[in-house]
Amino acid sequence: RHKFWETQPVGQFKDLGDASLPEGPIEPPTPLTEVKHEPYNLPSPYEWTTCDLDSEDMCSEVYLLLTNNYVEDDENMFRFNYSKEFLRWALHPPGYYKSWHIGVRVKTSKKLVAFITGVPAKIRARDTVVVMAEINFLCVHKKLRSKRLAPVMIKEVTRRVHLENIWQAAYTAGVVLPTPVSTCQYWHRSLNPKKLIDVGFSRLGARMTMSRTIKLYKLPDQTVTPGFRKMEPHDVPAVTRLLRDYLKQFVVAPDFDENDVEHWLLPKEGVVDSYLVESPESHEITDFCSFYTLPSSILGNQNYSTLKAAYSYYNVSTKTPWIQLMNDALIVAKKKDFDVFNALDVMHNETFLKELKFGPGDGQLHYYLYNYRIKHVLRPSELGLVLL
Ligand code: MYA
Ligand code: JJ1
Repeated sequence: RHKFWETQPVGQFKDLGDASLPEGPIEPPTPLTEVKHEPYNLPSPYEWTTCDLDSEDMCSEVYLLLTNNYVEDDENMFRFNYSKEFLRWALHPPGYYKSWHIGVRVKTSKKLVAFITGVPAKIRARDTVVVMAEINFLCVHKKLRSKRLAPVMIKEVTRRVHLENIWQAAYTAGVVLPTPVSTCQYWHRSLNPKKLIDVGFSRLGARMTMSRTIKLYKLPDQTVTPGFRKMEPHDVPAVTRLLRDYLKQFVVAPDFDENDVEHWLLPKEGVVDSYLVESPESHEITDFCSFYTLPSSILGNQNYSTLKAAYSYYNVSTKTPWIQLMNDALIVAKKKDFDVFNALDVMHNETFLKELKFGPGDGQLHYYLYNYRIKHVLRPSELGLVLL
């Protein structure tokens, strides 16, 4: 059934019930001298290229490949439209390797036709912190699908990760592969219900009119929590402490240090937004919320071309109730003109989704680890990790 994945060190379907298999690496590291020093062979029309996202031209090529060929919903109505600024941010975290930003070109025309990336991350599984690669942006041009290019690209990124003496990876996908660590549900909170209905992202509910629907999703103009404000550079140490303490409770979660928090969570216009609650009395940082900007192209609509979506990222509540904290996040997202606020049912998100009028989407997101076994399938609420 999975001619490629059956050959890889990942949990296999046949082993799902087997409690005798230990947690941890599935195979040991091989000596670095035994890692292939030459790239894998591509079919002869194609060649490897390393993509330098700092180059405006290369960043545009990657942007256009993804804009036209990346992930769509099951009815092909929407396609993720990551911005160039977002791609630069996602691919340049502390300690990134340029060699892990891999493209495939047509030799004759030099056209970029496929892409895959890795970035390094420290991820904790139960009580073990493991240096891993986070693999993302796997994309093959629509005209070159089903030619088994993806397995070659995955083997090549694996080889380049191994060359840095890293032997594990984390990734997510909308498709079921051997075998998910957890399967999460997407939830959606309408901010601009009229547009969402007009473009087919959502439907008018039974016994609902447009004006009742607009009223249902109305939000205040101003946030309500005293001390709620945008995160600033001087907040990095306090936010790192708050987040590290929060993420401890999950079975799989990133192990963020201050450099990671500065990169991943300091607000970046049009890319990532972060807010916190500073106690007006003690000036303590007690709560935090964040979301990233990922628009989708609307395929074939006369009136609209882009859906502005905010995606829930990392959130922590210690003093402000979850519902109040995340309602303030919705208020600022609405003010910034997002059409919809999306979230997965990871971490404590279930405690606010229904109450804040999120509804389940038609998409799921499966989480995977490469060369690391977790003994049981995790509940989404046991996951403390959000990939972009
Ligand atoms: S998830 C986002 C993936 N991208 C898209 O969905 C964009 C639109 N689709 C495409 O561009 C293509 O359909 C892709 C497949 C490129 C996805 N993850 O070349 P093929 C397996 C892993 O003939 P194509 C993301 O970016 C499939 O089961 N494997 O197929 C995370 C089959 O294998 P098997 C996938 O459709 C990526 C084989 O590929 C995926 O032309 C994590 C068929 O190849 C998928 N999303 O191209 C990658 N989709 O026969 C793994 C299909 O065995 C990283 N396949 O079933 C692993 C860790 C590596 C680092 C390790 C370091 C230590
Ligand atoms: O966005 C998604 N679904 C939307 C649109 C559905 C359009 C028809 N297929 C959806 N809308 C309903 C919203 C409604 C609002 C009011 C309350 C009730 C709900 O369900 C889905 C997620 O649900 N997105 C996708 O399918 C995109 C792909 C998801 C897999 C992502 C793979 C990620 C790659 C990893 O790096």
